[in-house]
Amino acid sequence: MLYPQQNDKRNMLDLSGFWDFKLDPEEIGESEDWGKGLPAPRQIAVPASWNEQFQDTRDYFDIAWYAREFYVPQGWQDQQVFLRVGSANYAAKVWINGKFVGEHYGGHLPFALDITGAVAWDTANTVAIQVEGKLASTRVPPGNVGGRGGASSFMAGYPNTSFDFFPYTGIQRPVILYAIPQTRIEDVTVVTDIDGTTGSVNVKVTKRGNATTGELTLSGEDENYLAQLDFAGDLAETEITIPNARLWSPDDPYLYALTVTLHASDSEAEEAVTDRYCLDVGIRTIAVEGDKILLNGKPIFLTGFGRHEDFPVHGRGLNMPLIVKDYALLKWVGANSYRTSHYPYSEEQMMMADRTGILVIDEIPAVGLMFEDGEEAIQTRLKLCKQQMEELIARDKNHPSVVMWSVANEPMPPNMMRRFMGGGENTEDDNKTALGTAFFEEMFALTRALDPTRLVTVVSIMGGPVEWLNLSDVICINRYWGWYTQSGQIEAGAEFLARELDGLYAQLGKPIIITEFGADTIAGMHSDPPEMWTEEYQAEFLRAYLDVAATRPYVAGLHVWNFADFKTGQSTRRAGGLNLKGVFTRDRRPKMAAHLLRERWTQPQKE
Ligand code: BDP
Repeated sequence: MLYPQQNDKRNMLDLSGFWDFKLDPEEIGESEDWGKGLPAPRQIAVPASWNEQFQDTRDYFDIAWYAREFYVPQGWQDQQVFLRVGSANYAAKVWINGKFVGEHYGGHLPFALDITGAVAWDTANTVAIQVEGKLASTRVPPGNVGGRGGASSFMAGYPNTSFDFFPYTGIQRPVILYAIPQTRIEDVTVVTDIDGTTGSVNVKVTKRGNATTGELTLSGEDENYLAQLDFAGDLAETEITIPNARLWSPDDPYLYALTVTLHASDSEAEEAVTDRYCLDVGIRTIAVEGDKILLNGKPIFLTGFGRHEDFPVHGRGLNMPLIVKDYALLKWVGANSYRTSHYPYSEEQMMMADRTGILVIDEIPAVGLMFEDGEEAIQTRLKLCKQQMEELIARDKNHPSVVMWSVANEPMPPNMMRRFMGGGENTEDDNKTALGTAFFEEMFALTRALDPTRLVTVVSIMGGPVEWLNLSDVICINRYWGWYTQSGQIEAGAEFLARELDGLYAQLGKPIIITEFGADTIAGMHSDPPEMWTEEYQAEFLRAYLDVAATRPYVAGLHVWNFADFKTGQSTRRAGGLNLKGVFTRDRRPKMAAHLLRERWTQPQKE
């Protein structure tokens, strides 16, 4: 799943813009041939979620259709033509000129379809994409599961999800038309290592077609390193050694430029070049040793946030200026990392992380998983989680910024409240917990097999079973002592946190990141002494957690929940349909807490 690029051998056209759009609540589009074009459509922007572009689509999650015309340049005739959708949430089906060409399931990862046989070269083509966003308990993430605490509970929200963010729907990332050579580079996998001051870059290339040789050039620090690619079957592997390598890190996110060239014959001549692909390479290692996370062999303390892809009107749509703004704010506040809570973010976000030196915990959309509804439903979700992890690793494996995979956020143990309050034995619950343990053992095994070079974690809820946590390389916990419990009592919450952390470390002996902690805060509301929902309370709450962590060497990172206020469903807990735990408002103005974090995080951190 190489990101499309344009060079002398590859071409692409971005189909972003206004598209025809039509809701299909009766599900008649397929039988009435909407794949050829939409009757009486309205106009919609792509990419963007559909929910906030019109008044009647906010809570619409059923089928809707997108369509537009495009031409394929004549010069692409001897190449293979693909249509690539960056993200269509949740399920998508695609037609070209009325011919069905493929489908994809799962809302936050790209898919590409070979449409060479379906396009016309001498006339306009029509692409139609059907998107369906139904909330179902057998999807990942699950919807319509009764909400947090059950449908009849006062905690339940609308729309009804197992997670706390708005289920934005539609074509949320660009649709790209691209053409690549028949004999071509199919995939590139880069793994870097360090030995003293020497860096090594191991490159695996898979190709298609009858080429037998190729070449690599790695450029950086005014040097070019060359290596020959000799294919055995469709695979070639080689390693480049770089003396005095300039390592990638948040302080110096240095990227070497790797160019892979494929030759159609054994000749070295330029005419023999059939394909070329370029990739940024950051030379770095990531590991855990004792209670430390090591980047390039040195302890690193992670400062940062859980985030969301979220903005008014765009919804979850790719928003390039917002990416630029957010990374500038991350740097301003002294953050060196974030987690893609609670789904894979755009590829453009990953590129910006590489370029600006931000470490990423990369998460699949496995948020709000539960183990209450029987073996069949659990197996269905497991299959989907595996598919999403496979697709995510295929997409993000070459980003130096990505240092850890997260297999899930806050999977719900049975009878969470009972566990949470320290409740006693219960065999039925223990059996369900065991189902969860088996589920996560499979997820960890798969993730480690696909990528043995990065760390793997599962992010745990308050009261989450220790046997799930213990599978992780780094213990990641979300905690709200002093907010959802010990409400109004920051000190009591912090004392509870301190005791819990010491206990967890004594039991597990691994580094701990608090991947969420925070307090809802209405910007502009103040009180002294601090009261819940005020800026003072948020600042003092965060300060208390920072202080507890500062005296505990095994705490390896702090991710505040959340970077910015974000849209949720409607509920009694979410004023204005927003989660207000951002240290920036939804339009990116700093609350008091942002200044506190900047003061603390722009000082040297403990290691
Ligand atoms: C955590 C969830 C996160 C929520 C947060 C909250 O992981 O998605 O938004 O709580 O309640 O449990 O603010």
